Amino acid sequence: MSNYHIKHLEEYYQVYRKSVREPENFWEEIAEEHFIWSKKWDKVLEWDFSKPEVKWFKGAKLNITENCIDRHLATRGDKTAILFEPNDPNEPAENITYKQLHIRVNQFANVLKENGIKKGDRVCIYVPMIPELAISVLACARIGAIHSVVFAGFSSTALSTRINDSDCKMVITADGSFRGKKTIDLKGIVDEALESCTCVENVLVVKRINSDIHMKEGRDKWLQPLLDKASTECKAEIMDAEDPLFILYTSGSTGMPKGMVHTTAGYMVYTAYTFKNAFQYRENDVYWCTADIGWITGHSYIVYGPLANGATTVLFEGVPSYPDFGRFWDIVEKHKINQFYTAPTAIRALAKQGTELVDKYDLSSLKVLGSVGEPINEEAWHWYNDNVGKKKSPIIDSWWQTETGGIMITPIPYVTPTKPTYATLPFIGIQPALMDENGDELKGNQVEGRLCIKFPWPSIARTIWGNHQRYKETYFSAFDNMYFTGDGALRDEVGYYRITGRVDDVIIVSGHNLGTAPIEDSINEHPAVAESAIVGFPHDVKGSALYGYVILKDAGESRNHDNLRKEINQIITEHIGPIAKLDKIQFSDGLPKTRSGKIMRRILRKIASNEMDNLGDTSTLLNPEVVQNIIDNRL
Ligand code: 6R9
Repeated sequence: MSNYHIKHLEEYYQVYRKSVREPENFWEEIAEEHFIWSKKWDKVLEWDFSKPEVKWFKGAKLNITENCIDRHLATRGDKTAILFEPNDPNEPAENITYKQLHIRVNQFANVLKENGIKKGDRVCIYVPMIPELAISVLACARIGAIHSVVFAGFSSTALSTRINDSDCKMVITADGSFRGKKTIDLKGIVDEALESCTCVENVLVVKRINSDIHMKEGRDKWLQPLLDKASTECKAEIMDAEDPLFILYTSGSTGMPKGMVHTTAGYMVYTAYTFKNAFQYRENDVYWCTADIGWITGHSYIVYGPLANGATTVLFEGVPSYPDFGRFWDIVEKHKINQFYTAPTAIRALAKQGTELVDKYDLSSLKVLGSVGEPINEEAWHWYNDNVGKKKSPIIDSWWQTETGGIMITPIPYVTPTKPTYATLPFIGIQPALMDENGDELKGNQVEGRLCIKFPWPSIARTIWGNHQRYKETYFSAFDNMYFTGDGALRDEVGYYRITGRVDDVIIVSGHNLGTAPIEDSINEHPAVAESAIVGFPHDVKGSALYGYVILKDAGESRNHDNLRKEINQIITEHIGPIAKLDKIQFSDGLPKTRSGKIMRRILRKIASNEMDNLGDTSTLLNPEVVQNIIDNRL
């Protein structure tokens, strides 16, 4: 029996029941049948959420790149593994076959070794969406180095924080990147970041934009000449099932970004299995996920999941608006895309352009549309369904997180009937629970609460790099014996889930998770600023945008407020990146606080969202008088 491809709803329920009644047997069968192992496991699962500790396929040995590349060589050697579509539509696309990918990963892996990288070392990858990004990820995995990809839109401060946190020995980067009409000086950002990193010994630089950059003697090396000399054979390092595969940082509601650690076997099994089913991927389909590999979506559903299935995965360097807002549809037509996976913020931006551009292209190859990153609003859902899918391609609104490694709640296309704004049913093996504020599970349907997961799944992040205590506190302390997601959700009358949004201080702007604390910390560094508070408010393209309430040290500050606003956004850009810039900045005399001194963001959020008639009880505040003042000066 093969549970690998689910074909109808009855089968979903059957397989789902098996996966929760006998999770170990279920995942063992999947692992046995669909992957290659150097040694099989001694035990399928060992877990204890109170520690917390989770181990899947304990004792097994494998290398994920043998599963993603080598084993396809005999049957799919000349098939395109990675289809690279450059920023400039006039530059030819590049088809990298499985055979070529094998060679390029091996050469890259040998270059890493020659430059001192060994199993277990951390390598920071700060590379734009070009083939070398996927190849460097796989090259690390080939030799057992732990990759830490940092999105190449992050600032030098964000980069150095991440390099230092995981003590990376090497940085892989490019001279620069193309983004629409613009170029970005990546190497300059790396140079700046490395001024405050002593752990980095070598920097490998990919040539992409041919800019004139500074190469530091003894530290920086051009990649290509090293690759040209490298052997095309590199034996895969044999890894333990629970050896770390990568670290990926995600924002928390407070403090430092969290370096989520994913391990090898469980992550591989789960991303491969979800890829196959959540996208109903069939041999010879062409699959495109528009995310950046700098985010978890790119790790799991551009690189590992598709390649583990021997799929063709598109890697797009550019932006949806260049050379015009028809670019996505142009690519769908050009490469006859079958599965298309994008974010609600992109859909909203494209919907704003009307239907002329989307109607211009032949989108008839599309079979499945995906959405991820934030709740998809009803209007965007219908626009996507009507104009892109022509009401024929099911939309999979897939809910998951950096921490979960793979898709957790999603319709299975052509299997689960979809419902706008609903992520619908738990994926195979996933046991969600909705909890009330007292820590009791809400049973039955038509309930709303905090979304938790009761039982481990193979790709759950195992820890936060260097801070297991924080991992425990963040995810396993809110509710006993449960993984707490940080999201709220409701379950409708048929058991479908709808994610209602974050219940903590994380704000999702254009699909990027932003913690309020790091932004407030940056603003507070401005010499004129005493204190600040950030909240999200609804935005028709970004989903949420940021509204900042800023208290100046000198209330009578005579300087021009518009200049101050620019300076504040400049600081945020330098510390975090342009994605965290504030749309609105209101200067105020005070912030509403609880008696214990906590800022009442709930009230600020309502004011920013223009819901003033619904502020709730403000009488318990330390300083209720500030509220009216803030309302009067609302932007
Ligand atoms: C994969 C990814 C995770 C947070 C998550 C939730 C939000 C993601 C969603 C969704 C509603 C969906 N989120 N998918 N909310 N519907 N389909 O995005 O990971 O960047 O870690 O973000 O994104 O709030 O908790 P990550």
